[in-house]
Amino acid sequence: MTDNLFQPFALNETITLNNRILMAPLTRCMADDDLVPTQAMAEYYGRRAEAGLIISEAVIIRPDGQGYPNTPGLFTAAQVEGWKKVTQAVHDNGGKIFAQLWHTGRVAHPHFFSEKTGSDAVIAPSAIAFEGTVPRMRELVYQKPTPATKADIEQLVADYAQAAANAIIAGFDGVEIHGANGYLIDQFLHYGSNQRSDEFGETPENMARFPLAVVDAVIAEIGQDRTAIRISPGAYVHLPADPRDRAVFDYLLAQLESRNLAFVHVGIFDDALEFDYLGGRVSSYIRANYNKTLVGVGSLTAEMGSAAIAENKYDLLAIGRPFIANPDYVARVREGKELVEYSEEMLMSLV
Ligand code: FNR
Ligand code: 8K6
Repeated sequence: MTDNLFQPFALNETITLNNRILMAPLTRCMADDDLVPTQAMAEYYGRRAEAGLIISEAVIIRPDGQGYPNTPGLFTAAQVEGWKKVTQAVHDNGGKIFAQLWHTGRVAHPHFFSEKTGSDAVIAPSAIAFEGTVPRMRELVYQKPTPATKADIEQLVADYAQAAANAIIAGFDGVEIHGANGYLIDQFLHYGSNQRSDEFGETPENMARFPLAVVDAVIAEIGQDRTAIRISPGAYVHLPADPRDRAVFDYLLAQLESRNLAFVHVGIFDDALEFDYLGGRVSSYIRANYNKTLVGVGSLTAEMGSAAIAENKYDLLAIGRPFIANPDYVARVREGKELVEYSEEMLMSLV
């Protein structure tokens, strides 16, 4: 029984979702070489419009935020035009779509942007390199980042706000700030990547300062009803976990609650993972420390999500990989049809 997934859900007075199933953000690396969304992308998203809300694949806010090939942007007129085709296709089919706003911070690589920016500088909270190589481009090693100056931070905040404004011009129903998975915003929130001693480091209040400045600037631009955030209190990718991070997220969640956002979305691949310093699963930790709309995710089936919603563990269910394998995921669940199993080869094409 998954009936509760098919109840409408009001995020606020501005946005009501047709059902409680969200399509999770899924990077596909299929934009054109100017990082403009294509017609094939419009069709791909249009096919999934039965989701209560689609969160787009992560969209870079400016050139030096790029860490993977052909990830779309929202900083040129051509990119805004490209996204209009996507949002139109989703709206024509009765759906809603938020743009996920992304800067990869120290996981960016100049290979992707130095010709555009004229600089090799990779920007992050502190000069601590991410150890590893770029996926699918194994010859590229991540470099030691340049700590962001105060002026850099102000510019980044302005660029997130501009990207949010561009998202609305492109027809998106709102934005999800990508504060998860070890990228720029998350790098400020964890001690393993933030070793600053100024007002952006050392204490929970300071470490949350840049993330909250981004949230506030986006709200000022497009309104709290259209603003959401994804966060990863449990570091599991691109970052080492540190028990001190708990206090940072305790502080951040209280602050986010006072902003009346559209929702907070868990950033995790498997919600069964437990973190000692969070006292268990990430979704349970957020639920205990944040009293507004929460989106659960992470290796979940519709049945698991439906049961968790019935038990008040979260309010909405996001589905990632099964949505790649099943464009008609929502109809299949509603009709009790079998799902096609996801496999990594499916990432090679947009179906
Ligand atoms: C992801 N995920 C992800 N997360 C995010 O916040 N922004 C993104 O752009 C992406 N891109 C992405 C690409 C691919 C190929 C995968 C598999 C995953 C994470 C995703 O949103 C989700 O949290 C996880 O996939 C777990 O959910 P499922 O797939 O188990 O339902
Ligand atoms: C060039 C290929 C890019 C592919 C998409 C990348 C999407 C980013 C999502 C993060 C992927 C990290 C996977 C980590 C899995 C951790 C499981 C515990």
